[in-house]
Amino acid sequence: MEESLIILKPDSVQRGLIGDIISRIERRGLRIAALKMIWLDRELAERHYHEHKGKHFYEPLLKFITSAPVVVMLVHGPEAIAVLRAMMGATDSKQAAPGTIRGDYGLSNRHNLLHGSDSLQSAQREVALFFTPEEIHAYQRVVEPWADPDAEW
Ligand code: 3AN
Repeated sequence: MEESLIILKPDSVQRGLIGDIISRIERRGLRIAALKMIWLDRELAERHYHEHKGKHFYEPLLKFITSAPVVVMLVHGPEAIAVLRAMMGATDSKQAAPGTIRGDYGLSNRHNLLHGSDSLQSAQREVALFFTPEEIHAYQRVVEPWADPDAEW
């Protein structure tokens, strides 16, 4: 079981898409282990996007991500990182395949609706940035045995 940190960015909140995106994640069979709405300050945004410091889009990216509340989620599931990246689609929404979240709802490179961890290592770092252990819930959805790729029946 893997975990991924998902952020529904200000454009998802402003455009009224958070319910739809959460629905897609739930319907896929993934488990939401933590969820909250927060308004990122510059310091937290800088820590989250530290790998992009110095790039041409860094300052506009920080301005955008701190411009309105976001929804952060911890999502669990088999190969959750790759599964969620595939559901998200390409970073530049114009290139994102139809059927992906960005490919269905977006056209922008920067306002691209959501963030998802890109590796096990970044997932671990990002989860610690956004959630305390008390905010993370250990439980199983009753659907999991029916959606389990390793089930023998
Ligand atoms: P992803 O969100 O697909 O993991 P990253 O981590 O490469 O993509 O980029 C982080 C964020 O920076 C993107 N979600 C997007 O908002 C912004 N971004 C990335 N590349 C560009 C770009 N060339 N121009 C504008 N914004 C960008």
